[in-house]
Amino acid sequence: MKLGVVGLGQAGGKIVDALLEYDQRTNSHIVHDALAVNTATADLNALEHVPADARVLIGQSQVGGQGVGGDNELGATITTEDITEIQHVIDTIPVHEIDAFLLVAALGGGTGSGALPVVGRHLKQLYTEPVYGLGILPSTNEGGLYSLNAARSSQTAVRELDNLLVFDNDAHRQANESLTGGYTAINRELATRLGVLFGAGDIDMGTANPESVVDASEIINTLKGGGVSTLGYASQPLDEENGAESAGLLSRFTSGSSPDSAGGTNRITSLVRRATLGRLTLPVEPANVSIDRGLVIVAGPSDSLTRKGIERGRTWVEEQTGCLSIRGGDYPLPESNTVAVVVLFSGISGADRLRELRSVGSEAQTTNSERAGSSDRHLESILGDDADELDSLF
Ligand SMILES: Nc1nc2c(ncn2[C@@H]2O[C@H](COP(=O)(O)OP(=O)(O)OP(=O)(O)O)[C@@H](O)[C@H]2O)c(=O)[nH]1
Ligand SMILES: [Mg+2]
Repeated sequence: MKLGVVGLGQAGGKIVDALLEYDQRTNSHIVHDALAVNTATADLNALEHVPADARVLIGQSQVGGQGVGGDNELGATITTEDITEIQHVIDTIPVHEIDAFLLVAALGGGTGSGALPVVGRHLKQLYTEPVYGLGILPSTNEGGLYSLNAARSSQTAVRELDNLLVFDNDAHRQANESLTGGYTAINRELATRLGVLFGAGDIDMGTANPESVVDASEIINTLKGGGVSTLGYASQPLDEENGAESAGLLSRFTSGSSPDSAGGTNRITSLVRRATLGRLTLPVEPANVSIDRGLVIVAGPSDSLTRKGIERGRTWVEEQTGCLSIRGGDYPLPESNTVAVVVLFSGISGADRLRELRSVGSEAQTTNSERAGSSDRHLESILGDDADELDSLF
């Protein structure tokens, strides 16, 4: 499906940049238009793929291009005041050609965290297209303010947006790797997951079996109903599995890689298991949380996509999660020599990571009460300040 993508703050901009890089490298065309919004000039200048005229500096008169230093209430105020500057760039997007907006922001910082619910609410008032968020959770060692920001911003984003996909930096950091050094790899990994998910709804039906192919409406229906979502991913190169490339070719003529071969089916079911039980963007144990809806996408060259494999994988996910609304389908990629599986779980409640974030956040809120007490009522209503409401969401 085609997306209008908006990066908010530093992390948001960098992840949109990574998505554009993925789009160009793989020829996916999922990003129809992209813009980046920030209060920091240097961060906007550092982007490589977002077009220069689609970079919007806001809050110049308040913070002089220096960022808001983690103050997400200031981030929200500035975004509200400068919303017309953002809208000027959005006005250049032919919105009827996109299937959805995707707003990307770190929930722990100031600009992106404050801007996410404000821009989300604004777009929902103007357009009928769904508005999704991708929210990055701070690492636990980044401190109480970031957790408080993330707890409040995620709560408000869930309320304002059609769905909030969550990505936890902590869960994706490699052991012994500093978070900063790992951002490029993390952002690339995230771009691949999003690329397979949203790319699935955008294939040329002329080359595929339309019955089994995932289309944009299945992705939209899985995300519909709101709440928090997580994405799992697993892949396997086809020739690695067969040893030498020639053996792979040979096996096509002998024991089968015909579409319904046992090998192809087993490969898919094993990838579905790895994607579901491995590192999800928001780490949860699917058997221990409540999931409203799900989608299993199997991507790869057509002769590797067995109906039986996809159906078995889908049924296994239903059994594993106890959720009976799991959709499944394929995403034919004729040029690819990899089979990849993406699982999307939506409307999750009971995620430990979000509960833990909320409790760190409310502790920080208590020690930070002067700041909370001085915030104006309008912002409080945008960002949310009610610990009970947080409980009920997560
Ligand atoms: N995944 C990922 N996370 C990032 C990246 N850059 C920063 N972060 C995380 O984002 C959070 C900080 O948010 P930023 O986006 O830097 O903040 P901002 O929205 O620019 O807000 P201010 O700097 O306060 O104006 C921290 O939790 C970082 O760990 C990135 O490239 N990728
Ligand atoms: Mg910044």
